[in-house]
Amino acid sequence: MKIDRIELREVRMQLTEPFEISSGVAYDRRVMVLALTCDGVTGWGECVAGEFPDYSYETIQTAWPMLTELMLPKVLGAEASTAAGVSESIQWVRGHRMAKASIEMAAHDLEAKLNGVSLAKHLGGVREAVPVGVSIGLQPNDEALHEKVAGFVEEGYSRIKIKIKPGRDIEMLTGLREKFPDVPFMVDANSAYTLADAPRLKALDALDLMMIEQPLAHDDYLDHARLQKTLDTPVCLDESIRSVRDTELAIEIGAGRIINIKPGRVGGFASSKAIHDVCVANDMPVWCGGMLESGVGRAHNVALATLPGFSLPGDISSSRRYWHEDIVDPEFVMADGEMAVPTGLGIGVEIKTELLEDRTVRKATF
Ligand code: OSB
Ligand code: MG
Repeated sequence: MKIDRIELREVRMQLTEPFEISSGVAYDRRVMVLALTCDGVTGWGECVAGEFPDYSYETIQTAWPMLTELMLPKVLGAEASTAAGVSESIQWVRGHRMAKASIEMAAHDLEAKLNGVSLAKHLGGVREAVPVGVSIGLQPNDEALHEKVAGFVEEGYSRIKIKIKPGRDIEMLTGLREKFPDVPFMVDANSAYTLADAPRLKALDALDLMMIEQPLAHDDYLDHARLQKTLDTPVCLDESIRSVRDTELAIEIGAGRIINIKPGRVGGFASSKAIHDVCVANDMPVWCGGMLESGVGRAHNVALATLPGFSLPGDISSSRRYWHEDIVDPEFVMADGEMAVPTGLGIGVEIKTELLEDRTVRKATF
């Protein structure tokens, strides 16, 4: 599996609507798409870094030079028989997991294709369809939120995630629960609270939420453990989990009861599987998060979510929930609260190369 050609692109994609979370708002996506080619077969990767360092320190402006100057020159021509071998050449890099993940995940797509199997099968997946939910950004007012929720309930999503922040929480969620008594809701604070807000968060126990995602600091475990002790609602960790070691720490001290695994955030599939395995061994449910990915990253997330421990619906929504037109064919479509897992080779969807070329704003070729 000697990588003989590499193409990294920055692609501008317009979101159908702005996506606001407590730490910032995204109007568009600057998506980085990576193609690793070996003997005419191409594996696709996506770097999930955002435009600004409000979710992670990594942005597409840090990932671009990390990839083009440091990592990709090492990947080109690397003699490796497996994806694990390809990623060995970049393991020396500390941090920069989103940049590294784009290479590792593209290499896994390539390995699956070379072995003649789907990516889901290659990863050890056991599902033909995965349960999926939808994540709703902060809305200007309750009316707009209710309208959004009603639309997604009507479409049939398995659960609905609501972004919260101080001032847009108890009252907003109480009204929402009254209006939709039976909808499976969860909330995501993206680190908007501190332990001083524990009473406010405790009040959410009355609303029958599936979980509260990352209420406290993005790099915290201890305060999450203190908070979880006071709550009946499970705490779910997102930003805090970057590796299997973080996961072991979180489990050991009780920093949460559910883990959101985003393969891009944790450095790729091998790290995601290691986190998944530790969680399964500790009876901790996991689910696959999202980073407003294009169809490439979405395909990776769907494949990962076929592993047995992914028992909760993921943030893996239909392509058209994000884009007027996705860069893959066929696009991803949720039906009856589930996403069908592609059965073709590797990611199982084709890249619309003309559209990709059209939206490309910079490109590096090796
Ligand atoms: O915290 O899960 C998050 C999007 C961008 C950055 C962080 C998050 C999110 C989402 C959207 O919640 C999930 C998706 O639909 O891709
Ligand atoms: Mg989150």
